[in-house]
Amino acid sequence: MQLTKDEFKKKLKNKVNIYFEEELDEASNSELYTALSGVVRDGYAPQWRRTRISEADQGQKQVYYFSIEFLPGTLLKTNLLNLGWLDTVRAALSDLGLDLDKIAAAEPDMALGNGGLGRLAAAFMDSLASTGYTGNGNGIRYKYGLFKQKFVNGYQKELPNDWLKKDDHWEVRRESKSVLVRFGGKVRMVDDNGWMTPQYEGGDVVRAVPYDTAIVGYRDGVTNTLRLWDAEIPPEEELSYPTISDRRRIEDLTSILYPDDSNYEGRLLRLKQEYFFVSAGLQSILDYYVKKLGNKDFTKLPDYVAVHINDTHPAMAIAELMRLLVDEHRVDWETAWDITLKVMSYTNHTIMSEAMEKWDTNMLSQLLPRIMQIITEIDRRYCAYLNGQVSNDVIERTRIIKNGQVQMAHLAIIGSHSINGVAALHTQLLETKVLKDFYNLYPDRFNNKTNGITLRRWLQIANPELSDLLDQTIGKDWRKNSDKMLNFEKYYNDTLVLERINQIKLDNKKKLAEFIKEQMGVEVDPNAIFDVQVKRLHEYKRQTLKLLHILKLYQDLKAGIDHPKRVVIFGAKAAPSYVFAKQVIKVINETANMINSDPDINGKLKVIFLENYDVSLAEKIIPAADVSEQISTTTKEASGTSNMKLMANGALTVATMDGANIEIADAVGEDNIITFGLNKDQVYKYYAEHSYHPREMYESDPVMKKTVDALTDGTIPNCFSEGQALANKFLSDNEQFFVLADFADYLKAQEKVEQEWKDKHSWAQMSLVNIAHSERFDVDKTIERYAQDIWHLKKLKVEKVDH
Ligand code: 73E
Repeated sequence: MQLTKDEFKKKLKNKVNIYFEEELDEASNSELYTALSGVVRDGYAPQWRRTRISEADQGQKQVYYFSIEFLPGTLLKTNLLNLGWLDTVRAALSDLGLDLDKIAAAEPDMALGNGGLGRLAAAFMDSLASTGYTGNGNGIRYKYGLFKQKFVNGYQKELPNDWLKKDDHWEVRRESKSVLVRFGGKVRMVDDNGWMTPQYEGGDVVRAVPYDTAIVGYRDGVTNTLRLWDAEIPPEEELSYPTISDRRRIEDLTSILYPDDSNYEGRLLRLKQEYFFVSAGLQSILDYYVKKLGNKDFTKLPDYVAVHINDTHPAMAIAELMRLLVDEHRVDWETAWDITLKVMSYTNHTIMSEAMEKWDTNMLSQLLPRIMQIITEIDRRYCAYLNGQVSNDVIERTRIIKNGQVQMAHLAIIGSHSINGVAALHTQLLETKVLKDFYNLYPDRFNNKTNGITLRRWLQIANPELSDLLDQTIGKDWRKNSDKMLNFEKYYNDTLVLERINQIKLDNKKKLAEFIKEQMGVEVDPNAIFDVQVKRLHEYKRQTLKLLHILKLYQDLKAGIDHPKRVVIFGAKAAPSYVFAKQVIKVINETANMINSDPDINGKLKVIFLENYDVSLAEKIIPAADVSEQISTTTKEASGTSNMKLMANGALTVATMDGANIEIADAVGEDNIITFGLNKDQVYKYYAEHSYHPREMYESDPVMKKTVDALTDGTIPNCFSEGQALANKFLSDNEQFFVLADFADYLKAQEKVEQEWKDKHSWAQMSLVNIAHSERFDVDKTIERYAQDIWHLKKLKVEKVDH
């Protein structure tokens, strides 16, 4: 039964009365948000319970997605949409003179992730529930989410993101499901009736308490669980009056999310975090298997449980499952290894060497002595097994423990039955370059799973006008079955539809322009090209190349050479310790100030760097983009996902042939994307031959010279040293990302953008093709492939519950 407007109004009024002793017209937006989320929780509670009962009754296989990051953003509108309530609630609130968007704005983002990796994990949760599978998330309940970014004098400052300050309205603390996790101390193996059993001495025991959040499936009655663990003092120790510093030491474990994306520092606290959520998650899985499913035969575990390792951060799950099976449940090593291999699967998200996790063996031995013994034994058996079958060189290159370090990717690969990359090119590079030895050893374990995005969020929630246009043209089925979006191509020559596309884009741009005015006090013209680059700030993503393009446009305009009006919009956080990335932010901000206030430019070019890019800001920017900048150095961006979101919203992609851009090009055809830049062979040639000499390019290309010189010749005020740092980097033979090598070709690509912009009709046609073909990147399709090829799941049958 669907909810009616009147029923909803009654429920909301009731909540406001009970929670705040107020009437509806007295309540603030923040109070209304609290009340509304209470109504929504009541709405999904029966089906959440029902899903858990069905899981236990049907005993179907479940996947547990282990990820150190989950980045869901806000949940109110998603939950409303997925319950099938969004339109009713919006209309009912409007009857009451209230605005859903204003109320929803009171919800803080759940920003427990850095970027694409964490967002993908959240998208997978939504999709598993929406496609009818039982999928559980397992991660960390960080007290502080990813830092809030502020610009002070053009510099990035990081402020704490205390997202739990106002309480999270979605989580449920499940104290009865707490488990204990052990760190440090000494371990001795003793013979207990013929079974070598560990005896622990000293060390710390931490209590892991789960907080569960419901993940509501899209109108299918399934509601799964995202379980995040918090660290607390164990109850026994509470009795012995712990000092404040004892308490703090334990609570610090889950206090902060490491703010590095595609980078790794071997910090002890990070290692603790990794083991903490992995051990807690596996203990609760085995508890459920034994108690709820009544099973003691662990050889059947792979029929009920799949554990997925999202990058190497949870790779210790392999050793921890071995420990639990062998030490706690007395399964012999070979059987336990066979079970582990069948249960575990692993996704690699990057080939950048600086992101590869390697833990010092001494550090591991001290923090997790038993785990280190188990990893050593896995490594010993691996080498012994291969000895004589392959060359010693291959064994040395692929073993887990090398030069006093544990290679986490090697552990993940050796202990998993499936290893996947996140886009076709990325998987190909894993197989032929980065993990070539492993691919030769285990070709059957490797497979590709191109990433996907939650079209529900990026179209239905972020772009309701475009969603309505799809309904009016191709019918509503696309909302459940994205294949139908391809039918939108039938309107390729329909002038009315093309005009609607342009009008919707203009409306979205006007809204963003208002927001920019509010936030930054800068006026932008909604009729200009909105040129968008939103992603983490990283050298390989090359916000620097966009900066050089901006400087070139500025010089042209100053010299009287005309260009169509353009607003360049950036959103990007830099890791706090990433000095160069922060210098780039400073230079972009100073460039923006200079250009935005230059009377000669007179608004022909504006540069807007919006603070604090997060999921909520993305929802404002992406529907308003005309151009999507996907300009990473080829081979470096494993997949990218903002490329997919922007395409779905009708932006034209300017792209290197990197990551999923290649698949976007394949989907839309070469007339509907603008590509440029070095190809992968040229990139590898530079590396192999050390033949990159950017200074020669700079000396022989006057346009390039003039543009780069703007960084150092005082053109841009207040950032002399930062500008110098950028220029020095660009001109160095050691510059790994080939910014200048792609500069000339990038300018040509941007000239093409200007040409295309002149014809609004054909621009809308390109937009239409991009929207239609974004169906290929629907995360539900990605999840179906994981479910079939890797996890071997069946769909859950859940009776729909009346609300
Ligand atoms: O290309 C993206 C990819 O789309 C990749 O850089 C990103 O993962 C996305 C989803 O597959 C990624 N993040 C990290 N590694 N790859 C990472 C590494 C360490 C810490 C945090 C994030």
